[in-house]
Amino acid sequence: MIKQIEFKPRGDERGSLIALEVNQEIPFSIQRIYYIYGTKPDVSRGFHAHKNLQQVIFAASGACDLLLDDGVTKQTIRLDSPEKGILINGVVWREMHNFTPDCVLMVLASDVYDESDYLRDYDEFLNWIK
Ligand code: T46
Repeated sequence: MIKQIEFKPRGDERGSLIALEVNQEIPFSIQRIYYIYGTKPDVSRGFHAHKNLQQVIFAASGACDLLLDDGVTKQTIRLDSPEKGILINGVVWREMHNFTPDCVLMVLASDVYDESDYLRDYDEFLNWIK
């Protein structure tokens, strides 16, 4: 499942603040947070799916394109706002392209890092979802 989540900014005259809480904006228990930044121009990342991991992804700063492919349908979502998150819950191939130099891509994950949860070969991904 792929779902767009709108985060509610709690702004005042000083600026904005967004709070993300488990069982509110985030539908799983967060076990890990990582962020991707300083991506070089014309570099793409990702090119894998996860067997079990759930993630919420958003651009805290800057922008990038997130390509999501469930094996049937491909969609590209421009992540360009700290108020817009994408929930990925299921075996979905993902690629990230067209990073702006200031992009900070935040990822909230339902589990700790486990390389055996990755499907890094596209044919293996297609076989897995069959
Ligand atoms: C994803 C997309 C959105 C760790 O040691 N711990 C970690 O928690 C992570 C995420 C990565 N690593 C190591 C593994 C590699 O040696 O950091 C290196 C770069 O990871 P990777 O090439 O997988 O990075 P991306 O940007 O291609 O993909 C990442 C996540 O791995 C992935 O889960 O969904 O961001």
